[in-house]
Amino acid sequence: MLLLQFSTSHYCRKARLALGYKGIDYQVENLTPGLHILKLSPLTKGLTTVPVLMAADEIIADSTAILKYLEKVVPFPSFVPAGEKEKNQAWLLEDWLDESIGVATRFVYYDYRAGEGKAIDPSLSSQIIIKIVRQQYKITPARVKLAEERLENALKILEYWQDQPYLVGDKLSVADIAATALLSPLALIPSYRQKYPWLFARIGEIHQQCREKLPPGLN
Ligand SMILES: N[C@@H](CCC(=O)N[C@@H](CS)C(=O)NCC(=O)O)C(=O)O
Repeated sequence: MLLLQFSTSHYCRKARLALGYKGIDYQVENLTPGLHILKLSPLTKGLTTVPVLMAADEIIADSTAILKYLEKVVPFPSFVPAGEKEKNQAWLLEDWLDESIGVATRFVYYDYRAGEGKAIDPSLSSQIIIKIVRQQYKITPARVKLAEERLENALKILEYWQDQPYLVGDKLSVADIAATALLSPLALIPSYRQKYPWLFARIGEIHQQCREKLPPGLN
């Protein structure tokens, strides 16, 4: 399998965690932001986001669709709970993390990288990319504040990760994979590290379980 990705994208990290958990051998192709559209559009009938997985029989765009495909073609080890209620809970959390929390993380992360966190990579090329991303996603101070509030609420809901290793049931599920990937950019932000040490402990453990390299800030 070939994963088309941006190396720094948290949605691509989600796909890599899933591939790693299943123990699947795969290659990655790092696309250049901007030029990625030329490669993706013809393959995905108009979708322009990464990750995209090229498998022998299918091309799968969107990280959630990739997780569903992997569960279908490599059922063991499973990352979908067996019971109906837990299965629905896990997919509900996965969808919320994907559609709402991953977006909030992006806002807070790029705002940090353009301000207090500029020293992480003050190079002109990095700052230009950050500026383009902020324009593309319309990252304004008001929207960053809303994103911070959304993350604070989310971390209250995810707090039960403090006392138990998995969000749903007693095995790793798509909810843990989504939360791990989509919150991992916060590892570079000191205020989150100080306030939520349990979050980064879980993020580290799940990376190990999925045989994926730790994200920046935890490595
Ligand atoms: N819901 C999508 C979101 C993917 C996404 O937003 N990917 C970003 C990178 S983090 C992207 O490809 N952006 C480029 C674009 O929008 O053209 C998924 O889960 O795959």
